[in-house]
Amino acid sequence: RRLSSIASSDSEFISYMNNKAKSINKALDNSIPLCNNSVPLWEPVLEVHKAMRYTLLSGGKRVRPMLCLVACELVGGQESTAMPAACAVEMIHAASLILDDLPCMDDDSLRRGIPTNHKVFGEKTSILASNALMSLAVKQTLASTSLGVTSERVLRAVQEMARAVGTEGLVAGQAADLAGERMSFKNEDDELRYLELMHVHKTAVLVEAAAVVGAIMGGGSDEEIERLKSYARCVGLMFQVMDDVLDETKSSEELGKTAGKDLITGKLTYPKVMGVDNAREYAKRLNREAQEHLQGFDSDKVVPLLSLADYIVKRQN
Ligand code: GRG
Repeated sequence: RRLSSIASSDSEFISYMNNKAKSINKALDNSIPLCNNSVPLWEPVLEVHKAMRYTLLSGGKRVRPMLCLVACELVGGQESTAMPAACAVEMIHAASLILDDLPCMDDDSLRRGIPTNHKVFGEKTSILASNALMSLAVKQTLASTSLGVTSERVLRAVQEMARAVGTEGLVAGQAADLAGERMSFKNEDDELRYLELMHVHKTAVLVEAAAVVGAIMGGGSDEEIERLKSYARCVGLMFQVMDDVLDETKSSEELGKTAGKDLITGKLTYPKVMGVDNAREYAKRLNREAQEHLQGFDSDKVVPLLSLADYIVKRQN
């Protein structure tokens, strides 16, 4: 039986995702308080906490923490064991979004339909909030030892997260993105290779870390962790291909033109390099590849991961 034929129905999956998102949002909300035992926080700290909460709780899709929780359950762990690590991955993601939107980076004034962090809190507080989110991510994950996870596994999880942030992950991807805008390529193949490498670092490595960390927390074997990692790499890349496609088609509609915002700004995107139709085909191929990496797991338990990949390829926002 082909794995894809057993993906759960859309509505079943959406309510499954909504339930997961609800528990993730609750845990995230609890992780950054505005007062301590009913005593308000020291004013300067309160402002940073507000800025941290602003981006962390402003309605992201929660794809990374969901992947983390599902990976934990797939290898036989409890959702609650991976919750602090799942929240940590979302904190890293939020920290990177705050930096990405700053005037010295992408200079964006809107994210998720509301003003960006620095537009509300100012650049200085945003930078502090981003750093504080990173440090909270590490602190939270380390505290997983209190949930019965061995210190060896917790350290491994922190190592994965550190790798996903630095020059093997987000930072490398962002640096490549910044440099790419000034770059000229000999041919389309070179351009595509650069684009792929940039997105592997900018997006796929953190998605990969989310799954790996979930499997580590859930007590997965090295082989299970590796299989989930390969699945997540395909999903992460596919996520970015679809992001580019959506960006392209959305901005074309908004502008009433054939070229999207990224085409106009000269930013490197999949639709720009290979065309929208080929980019969609590429995303579908990555989805098939992702599914193949799940062969060998219990067929009932992989359903959420198959559906998550399907959701990403079909998503509209
Ligand atoms: C030191 C944390 C840190 C980062 C430094 C700024 C930077 C390097 C990296 C930025 C990386 C970045 C913004 C990648 C974009 C990845 C991406 C696809 C974002 C959109 O993700 P979604 O669609 O967003 O999951 P939501 O809003 O649903 O959470």
